[in-house]
Amino acid sequence: MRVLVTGAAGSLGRTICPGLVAAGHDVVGLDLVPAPDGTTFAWHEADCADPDAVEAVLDAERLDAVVHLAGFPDEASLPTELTSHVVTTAALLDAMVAHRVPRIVYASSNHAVGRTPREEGVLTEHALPRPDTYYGVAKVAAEALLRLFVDRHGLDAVACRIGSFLEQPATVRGLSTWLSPGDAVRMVLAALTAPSPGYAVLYGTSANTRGWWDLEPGRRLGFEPQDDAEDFADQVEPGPDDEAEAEHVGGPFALERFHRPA
Ligand code: 15L
Repeated sequence: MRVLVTGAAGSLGRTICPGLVAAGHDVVGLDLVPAPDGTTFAWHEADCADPDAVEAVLDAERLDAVVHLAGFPDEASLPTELTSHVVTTAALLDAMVAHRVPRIVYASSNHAVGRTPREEGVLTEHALPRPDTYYGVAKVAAEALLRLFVDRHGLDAVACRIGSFLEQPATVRGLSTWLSPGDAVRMVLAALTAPSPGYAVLYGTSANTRGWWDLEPGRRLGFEPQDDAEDFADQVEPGPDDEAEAEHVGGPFALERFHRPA
């Protein structure tokens, strides 16, 4: 497949792009910044929030799918979040319809359901939207856009609600939320190649012994995580916020220090 990866220079992009290349896919990178030295695949420098720029990229490339990883990975004002996650997704979806690109894999987030109390147990893909921040609100809205385009235009769209993508878990919460680099690649490969998923949601975490999310929706699409944060448990120091972060699945984002004016 020839796959456009947005946010190709970001932390996820720097793992996903080589993973897709290693699996035999043809990658086209897209980012605000130039291609890092040594990049061996095609690259476009453009802002995904600019519909004309996105249209020009899709006009220049013959693509089979888009993997949309670009976006500010933290809390900010509501307009910033909506631009970063919703406007970018809409620009890509419009251009995909115009150029008949049939599939999008989207880096959504656990924060779309982050305000769900932990006491409610393991979350399935049917968990109602329950954002913990404006970041989470924007991820919910971006997922809604995917759903709209699947229903209107028959695209395939897989929303991957990613936990904590890191080399290794760094906090007690991370022992539940970790997504390893290897599993991140496996997740995107499955979401790209699952036969006719329509609109689907999966939880992007490793097979963590202390996991908080149902891995079955991912398994149904062929995502079989191999790693377990528990292997690092003896390297994780307890922190002062552990108890507070365990109250909601969004952890720190659900705490009062993340409250801010819209
Ligand atoms: C995310 O979605 C964020 O992009 C990242 O900064 C972390 O907060 C991560 O979730 C997490 O929940 O650990």
